[in-house]
Amino acid sequence: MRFLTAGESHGPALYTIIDGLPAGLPLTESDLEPWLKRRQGGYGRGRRMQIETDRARIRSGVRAGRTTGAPVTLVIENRDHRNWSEIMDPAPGNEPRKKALTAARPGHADLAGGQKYGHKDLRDVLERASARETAARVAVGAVAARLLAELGVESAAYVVALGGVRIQRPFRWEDKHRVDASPLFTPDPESEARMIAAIDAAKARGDTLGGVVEVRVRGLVPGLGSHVQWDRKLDGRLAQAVMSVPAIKGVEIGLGFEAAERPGSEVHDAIFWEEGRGFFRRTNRAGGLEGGITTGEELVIRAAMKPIATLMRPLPTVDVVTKEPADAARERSDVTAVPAAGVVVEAMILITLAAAYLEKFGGDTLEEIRERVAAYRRRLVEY
Ligand code: EPS
Repeated sequence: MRFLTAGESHGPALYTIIDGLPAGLPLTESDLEPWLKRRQGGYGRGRRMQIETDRARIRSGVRAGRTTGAPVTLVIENRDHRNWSEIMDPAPGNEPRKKALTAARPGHADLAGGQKYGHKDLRDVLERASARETAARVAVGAVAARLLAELGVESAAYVVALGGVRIQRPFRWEDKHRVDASPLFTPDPESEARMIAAIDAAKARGDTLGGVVEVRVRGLVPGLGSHVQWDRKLDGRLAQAVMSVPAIKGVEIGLGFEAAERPGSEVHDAIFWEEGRGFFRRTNRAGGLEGGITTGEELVIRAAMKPIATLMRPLPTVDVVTKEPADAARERSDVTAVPAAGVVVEAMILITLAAAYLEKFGGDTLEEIRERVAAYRRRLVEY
């Protein structure tokens, strides 16, 4: 299974084509809606989210509510495009364009992308570097979630730190619905109140905030990924997928960096066996992966997001045309998008896991895959 996205932040739409899905997967536009809605949420978002109401339209690969095995095309309209149609017009003319951006924002892709592609209007970088693109990825993630749900796999994403405030109460699966309904998608209402105060204070200062999100996935079979080759190790593939999310600067699996500080006896998970259950661990400090292969325990992945680069009280920079010192460009901005990033990270993890399932179990139809997963699970109990 593979996919690409296309589309600019203020262009007509975002597009994605997902290739390699099995036939027979139940899929409707309403399966995608809650995911897109969740990505738009979270306290601290800016005015753009009041303009957009993301809906993914299915444009190919699905008939009568089921995938056919053909590529699935999804399209998400940018409502804001109507305010930008002249600026984003692909036809020549109207040069220089309005809203040209020449004061590169520190921390954004503006300068590096401008140098690389030779753009002096950094909007040619910004439009594609914008995290708007993640809406398309979340739509793909929703499809992956639909496939994984058929195989008994479930996931949750939540904020564990924001603006330096850490949650004091850990996530429990029973809290999942409450977490999704809470303003910052956290399992700890008390810490959440302090995070909201931090967001309000940052907003008043014209500043932005980062944080840490955690994703858990349960119901996975042991044996996804492989130890035999570097690019088949699932931990490496998951880390790449997570690091590709805009503004993510660090990834941890299980204990993560804390494992480096503990002795081995307090890091590795002892192995047990029971009749009818097979092999299992009572602890999960490995976060569900050993040797680049899933262990069957819960997958636990954290991602660190830096604060958004567009500051309302901008940092000093240089104008790429005049070379004069300048204040960084100031577009409207979110104060924080950590809750939304959790949804995007979850989507990227599920896409990677869906691809790993399809690699291990193959199958042109959902039914074939289901049968193969069930047969493999039976074999594991006898192993
Ligand atoms: C973004 C800047 C803002 C955000 C945008 C990401 O957009 P605008 O420039 O239109 O104000 O709202 O995020 C989204 C549009 C979204 O859907 O998440 C940026 O520069 O990365």
